[in-house]
Amino acid sequence: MTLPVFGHTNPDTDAITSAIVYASLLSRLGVTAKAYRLGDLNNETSFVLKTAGVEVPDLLEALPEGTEVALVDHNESGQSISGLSGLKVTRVVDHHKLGDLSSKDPLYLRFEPVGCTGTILGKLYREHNLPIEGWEARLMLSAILSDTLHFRSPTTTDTDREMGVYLAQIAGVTDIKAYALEMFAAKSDLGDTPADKLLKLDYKVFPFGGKQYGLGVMETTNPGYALGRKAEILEAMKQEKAAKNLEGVFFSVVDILEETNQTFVLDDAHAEVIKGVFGADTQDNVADLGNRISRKKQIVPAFEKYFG
Ligand SMILES: [Mn+2]
Repeated sequence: MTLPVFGHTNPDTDAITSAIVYASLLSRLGVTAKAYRLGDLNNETSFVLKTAGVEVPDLLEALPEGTEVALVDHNESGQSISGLSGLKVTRVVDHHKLGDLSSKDPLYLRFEPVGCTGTILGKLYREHNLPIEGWEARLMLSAILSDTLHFRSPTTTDTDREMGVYLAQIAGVTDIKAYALEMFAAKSDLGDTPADKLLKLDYKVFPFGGKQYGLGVMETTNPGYALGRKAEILEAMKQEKAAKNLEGVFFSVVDILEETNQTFVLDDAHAEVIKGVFGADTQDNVADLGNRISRKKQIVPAFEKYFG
């Protein structure tokens, strides 16, 4: 049996590359594994795979009940393949907080509070004394640069920095900053992407106070692009809220270079939440959330604290 390995829905670079790299690592350890994706690639991830000469993983839509699977870069059912609770999760490599995962049997779990799943995978190669191929190193490095916003996100740890430099040497990336900027430029090149796709570029649903909230983030070097399409994006947020029966939907435009966060706010009820959670005022459907650039470390915990 081939073990499917996949990251979260609305995949980012870490979700995709970690599935590919972990499947490769497992195969070298004698576990037949195949990487999949749970959604379309963003432009940054497409750039990374192309640069590394790696093929796009197949799309996975459903699996028969009881199938054994390995998860990377997530563990919450709300961010995974539908029907996850009916599958048999045998392995998880992740750097997020524990969600609603449970199991009937013992399983392999590797969680570390670092900035990226790629960092943990790099450590696994070392622990198994396996040489890292150039393309594997490039994928892990790319994930680290993506998740840590070139080591600037508050989620970044010394381990991520050390691993990034180590992997860059193997990948033959001599100028890490220049490569990160190339990745971010690819990510920011959104052309005429439909507004609902912009909302879902990096979008996750979280339970706060027993209710569901959708939090989208656009990490970009060109925030003016999103601001110019504010009306369309607000409409997409409104439709998403109704379609998924959510209590709220927010969309943060994060300027990767300036380290600022301008969050789109649908209406007065949403503005009240933003005021309560961050103490921020809303003007023309936009709240300035200052330098809160990490959803994981600065946005989600603030919501959780507010809703207790
Ligand atoms: Mn990640």
